[in-house]
Amino acid sequence: MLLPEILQKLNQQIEVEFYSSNLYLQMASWCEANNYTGSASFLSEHADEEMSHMRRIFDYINDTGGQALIPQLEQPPYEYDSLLEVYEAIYTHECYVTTTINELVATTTTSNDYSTLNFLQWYVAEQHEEENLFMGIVERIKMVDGSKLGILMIDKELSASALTRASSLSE
Ligand code: OFO
Repeated sequence: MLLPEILQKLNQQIEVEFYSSNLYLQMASWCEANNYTGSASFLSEHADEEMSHMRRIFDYINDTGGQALIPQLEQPPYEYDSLLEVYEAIYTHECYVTTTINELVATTTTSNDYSTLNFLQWYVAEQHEEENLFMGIVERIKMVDGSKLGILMIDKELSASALTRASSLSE
């Protein structure tokens, strides 16, 4: 049985993960419209990943005697000046998501809810991986210093990475 405070915070996290999915799908749409087709595939696949993160929490709540709630979501931004701006915004967003996971973990600790604490360990590791992933992409884009060819090469690499991540998820 979940404590009311934990249930409320888990439902808030559903909203965060849902929004992340919509944010990345919207960014994928911007990338497609601006001919960054590699990033469009990569971010579309990442939007699916975020939706699976949402579903994990949704199922955990319902399996633990609570009621998962579908949130009302705000519209994500849809205009960007550059591919660098897109990935910088993702990195900033992922750092924010990490703070929400950390707050949840802290609440489970003070509430002695070790089951939810154990459940959240997967998210702690995932956030570490995602911050690292997007920080790396931002750094690589900065390294090419505005070169269109360099940016297109990074975009192409991200397309290959999307295929690898999608196949590892389906295994
Ligand atoms: Fe849900 O993994 Fe990042 O945001």
